[in-house]
Amino acid sequence: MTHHTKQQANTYGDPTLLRRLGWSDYFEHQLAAANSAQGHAARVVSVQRNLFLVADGRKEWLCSPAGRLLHSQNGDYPVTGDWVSVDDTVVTGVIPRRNILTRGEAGSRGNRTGTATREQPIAANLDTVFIVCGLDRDFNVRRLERYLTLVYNCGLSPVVVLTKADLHEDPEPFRTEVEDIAFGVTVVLVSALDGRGGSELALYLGDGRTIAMIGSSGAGKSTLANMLYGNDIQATGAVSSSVGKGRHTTTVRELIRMPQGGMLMDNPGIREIAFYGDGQGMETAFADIAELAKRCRFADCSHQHEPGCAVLCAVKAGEIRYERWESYLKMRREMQYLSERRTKSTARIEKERRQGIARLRRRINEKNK
Ligand SMILES: Nc1nc2c(ncn2[C@@H]2O[C@H](COP(=O)(O)OP(=O)(O)OP(=O)(O)O)[C@@H](O)[C@H]2O)c(=O)[nH]1
Ligand SMILES: [Mg+2]
Ligand SMILES: [Zn+2]
Repeated sequence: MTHHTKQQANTYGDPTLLRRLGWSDYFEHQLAAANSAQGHAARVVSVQRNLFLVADGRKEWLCSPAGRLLHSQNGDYPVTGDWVSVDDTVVTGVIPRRNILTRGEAGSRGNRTGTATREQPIAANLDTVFIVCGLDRDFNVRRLERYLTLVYNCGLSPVVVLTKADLHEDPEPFRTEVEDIAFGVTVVLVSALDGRGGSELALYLGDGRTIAMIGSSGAGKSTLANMLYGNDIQATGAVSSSVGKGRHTTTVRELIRMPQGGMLMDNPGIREIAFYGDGQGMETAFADIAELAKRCRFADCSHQHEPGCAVLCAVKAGEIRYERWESYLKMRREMQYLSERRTKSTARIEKERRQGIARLRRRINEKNK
């Protein structure tokens, strides 16, 4: 009788090397459960059209997808960050994901509510998402609220990274401002000029871990990747002085294997933060409002005009900023649209929306009389 069990457990690859690329017990279990440990386990570090650049800790190589995956309808087409099984240069399957960061596809806004109609995956299997925001003209608390909702919608944990702290003698008030709208979220001030914040952020790296960075173009994502890496591996580009925006220097999503262990994903700048699905992320992103809402007189209170509304009361008292309340209502309308889209035809939603706008107009006209 022969005992292969020990060797068989590892036929998919070298766990120590894979861990440096973010592999963890979770994937080990998924693989064991699927009982399909044929071929190699590798990680998709970048996707170019229908080609995948995969890594196994020893080497990186290009693979194409098995025909089965090309025609798959159930969302198991590999994305950056996926762990896949590879047979030579063919990706034969995707190991079940822990999570996936997705958003509505830019430019696919198929209707006047501005809601995206197609989903765009950013990355799979993340431990942390760095929401990167520059302390220059990029700084915008309302935008940060949208990023937080996006990340929470996907069930992921965010860290807000405020870059270019060197532009201010005292950047602390920015941190406080963000902490006021992002409950329990770590907010880190960083500067590529003096390196501050670097060691704090490096704590999120390490074997078995993966971080993705998202933010506007010019926010300083690639600069931060270089700072954490300790070398200029990513190209960076100056922000236009006239419009204060970046020039979309980074054009590919890419996982970078970090010297601390783990992977850091640099991303192209996001132009518009479109949601795709309502993952209930607002409950977390607007935890203050959600908490107050429990005390509204009506269970179905819309927090817009009802008597006994605890949210409106807090807005009036200045406990919730007016802009935050507005931002909340706007985002909630988007989320309602997204969940309704699943059950109603677009035409019907549009009709109701137009009727709603007409009603609102009449109300405003009456008020202005
Ligand atoms: N003063 C200062 N400038 C910074 C800092 N971080 C980044 N910058 C500058 O901001 C500009 C944009 O930086 P990038 O790292 O290219 O920005 P990005 O987010 O990768 O932009 P895209 O690739 O276009 O999405 C560059 O000119 C950087 O030198 C910082 O900490 N301090
Ligand atoms: Mg970049
Ligand atoms: Zn209310």
